[in-house]
Amino acid sequence: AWKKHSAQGFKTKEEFQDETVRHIETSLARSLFNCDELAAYSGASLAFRDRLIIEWNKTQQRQTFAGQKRVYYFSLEFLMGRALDNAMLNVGLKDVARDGLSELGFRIEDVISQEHDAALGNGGLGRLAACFLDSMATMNYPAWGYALRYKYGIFKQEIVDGYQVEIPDYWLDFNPWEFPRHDITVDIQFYGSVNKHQNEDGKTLSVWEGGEIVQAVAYDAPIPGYETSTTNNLRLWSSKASSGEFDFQKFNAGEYEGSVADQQRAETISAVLYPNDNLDRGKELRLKQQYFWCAASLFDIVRRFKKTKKPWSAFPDQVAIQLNDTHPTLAIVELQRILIDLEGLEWDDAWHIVVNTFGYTNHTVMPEALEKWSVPLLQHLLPRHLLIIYDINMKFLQMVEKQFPKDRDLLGRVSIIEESQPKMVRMAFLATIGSHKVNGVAELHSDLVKTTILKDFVKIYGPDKFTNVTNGITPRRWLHQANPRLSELIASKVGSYEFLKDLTLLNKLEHYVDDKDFKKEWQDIKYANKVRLAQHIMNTTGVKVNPKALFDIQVKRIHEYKRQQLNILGVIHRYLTIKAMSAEERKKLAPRVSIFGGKAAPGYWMAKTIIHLVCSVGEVVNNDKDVGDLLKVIYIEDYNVSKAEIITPASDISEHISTAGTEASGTSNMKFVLNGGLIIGTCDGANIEITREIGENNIFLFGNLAEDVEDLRHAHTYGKFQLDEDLKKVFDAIKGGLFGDAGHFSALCNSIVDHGDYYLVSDDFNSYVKTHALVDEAYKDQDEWVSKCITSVSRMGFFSSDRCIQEYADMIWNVEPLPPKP
Ligand code: DL6
Repeated sequence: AWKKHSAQGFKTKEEFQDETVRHIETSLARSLFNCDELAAYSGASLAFRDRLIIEWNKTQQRQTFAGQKRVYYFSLEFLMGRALDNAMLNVGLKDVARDGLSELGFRIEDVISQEHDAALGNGGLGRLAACFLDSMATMNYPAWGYALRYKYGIFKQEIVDGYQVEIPDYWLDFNPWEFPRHDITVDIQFYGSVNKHQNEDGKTLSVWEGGEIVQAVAYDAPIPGYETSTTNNLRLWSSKASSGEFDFQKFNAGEYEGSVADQQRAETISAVLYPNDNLDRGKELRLKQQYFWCAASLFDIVRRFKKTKKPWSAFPDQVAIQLNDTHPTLAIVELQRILIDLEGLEWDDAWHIVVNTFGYTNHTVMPEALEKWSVPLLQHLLPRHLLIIYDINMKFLQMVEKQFPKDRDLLGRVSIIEESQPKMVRMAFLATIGSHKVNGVAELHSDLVKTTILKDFVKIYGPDKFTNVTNGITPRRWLHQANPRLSELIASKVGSYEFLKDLTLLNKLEHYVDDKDFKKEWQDIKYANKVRLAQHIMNTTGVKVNPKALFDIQVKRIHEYKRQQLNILGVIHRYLTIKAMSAEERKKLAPRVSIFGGKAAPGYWMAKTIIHLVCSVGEVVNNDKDVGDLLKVIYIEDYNVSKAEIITPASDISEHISTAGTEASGTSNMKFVLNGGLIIGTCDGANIEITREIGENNIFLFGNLAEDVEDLRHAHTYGKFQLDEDLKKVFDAIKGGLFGDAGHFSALCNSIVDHGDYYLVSDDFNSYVKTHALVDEAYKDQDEWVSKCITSVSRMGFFSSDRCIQEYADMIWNVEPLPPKP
């Protein structure tokens, strides 16, 4: 009986039902008679969670005893999405759960959709971190993620009268996937001052005193690998007042508000995720978040290391810390502080350990996204850290001066401190100096890192410190989970589901490019996925779209550099063209549904204007009976991970059309191609490597190249800007009020016409429209289109996040996997 009810787990439908019902009746105190879908979700999650816990504990024990090096992935964002479906698939019991739930009267899809997305991220950077966790566990690497336990994740987006409205995302109502560790806490210091003291040996020490203390409390979430019992850990820190209580003295004295103020101030630190994507805002609370998280995580890692009783010099052989962008750069300074101030190491010994511990991944070269913190703010919040930053900088500049004695300008250019008003700390420089490897996330991007923002550092350190790891995606979530029928069809052809662990096996599909039955099944699956999305669109927007039309999708954060404005201006051009067509001409045109989705940062007015333009165009086009099914324009509200799982498999063509040189990699491009959709894109980010892998006949590329962008911008500035003729007609339509009050869109239009067209919308417009005409033509030949899709999927093996993790492990972390004993 113990075995049956133990967390050893279930293997059969009956055992799963027993466990689920037991949880519904005991953990939830609900009777089966009033069990709704939410209760079924909760019961099923707790049943699966029990299974994971046992493996999780075993994995942690195994990793501790093995005593080998671990990876710690520091990311301020982990965009995890839902956990139950992922857990069911990874432990291989989804079918058991489906049957079990069905007998209890539930459809598994309805149960899964009860779960709130864990949306602790803005976009690509956070989702990449989530894919990496999945790959590290699947490949049995001893690895932990460290982040913040935001009470509010990325806001929920509602579209009200064509405008974005932000709603707070409180996601912790019932979260069976996290475990509070009230016994694992760290006191984190802020403010105060640095004073000199002498120790017994007469050595002068800098001591950080005073200020305030906030407590970090650990919350853990299990990360199951696919088809392995390895279950890694994601540790999230929550902030709390150090006493944990409100002030009774103040309360008794009638100061009701003051009595809870400390507590509230402390809790604010982990309250909310900053909703900016590729934009640095420099807010004090954000800096507090960064230090709070880095300091708690490092304390934890150092505590674990000390238990091994190894000498400090062994630290980098035990610990690899990867910095996901510059957000965790303070960890470099904090480790140096721990080693010199608290552990008494000499500066150079400590610095050697620090540099060999850290690796830094850069995710952007756009100036507005590069983090800088003001010196006065750092001085106020983290006075000891600022002094250490000055020392790091001084020693670095001395080294540079020795190497390049005659180059005074170089010192100013590479200094961590920017001599502005106020002075600023350049975090990308600090991260570069404090790490042994720096990588970009796609080939073009890594080249740009080396030739633009970190050019001088390549000269100083030599090229070997700088490398590339092209991003990838986990095929478990982005094929098997999102598109189970396609995954099954592929497995039937390549012989097994092994491709989910070795994505290069997809190449076997190429044999079937001309197989009629296979192609028919492929098309049927795509059609079914489009029907599912059409249903979602109907349910959420009330607009009926024809699943036989070409689905053209752009879903990602709204940003001028990603150029949703180019897309919607192209859609308007299409609309005007259709309106001017004869009935005969219209018959030849493939019907289209242009689908947009994505959130705009709440303070990013231009991005919000783009959303408003898309919605306004949709309002006109979708109600134009004369156009009918030939064109529909849809805005899907609240784009998130679980929506992406419905949207991605339904695409015929998706848009990855950033101004060349601005999108570091992009990862949705990979997801769309892996799901059998073609892409239209610029020569930017990972589009370039996708083209190389799948062949240029299978992708629609257009637009100017990164190497031309600077000259074009220069030409615009010096009056050589000429607005594209077709684009002018589009602007005339907008200005004429075709889509409502033209005043709403004037800033958007002016940014292109009058203000330099920084993102080169006009320069690329003609080539974009022509390339869409090629897409229309190509789509008419369905047989050839499907061949292109199959060929592309068969060549996508390179873009698995497993390949990325292998590269990080070999080139940067120097870690070995630790598989469970068979
Ligand atoms: O590397 C993940 C992802 C890339 O795919 C996107 O191209 C890039 O825009 C994004 N970068 C950021 C930078 N944010 N900051 N800071 O999100 O990274």
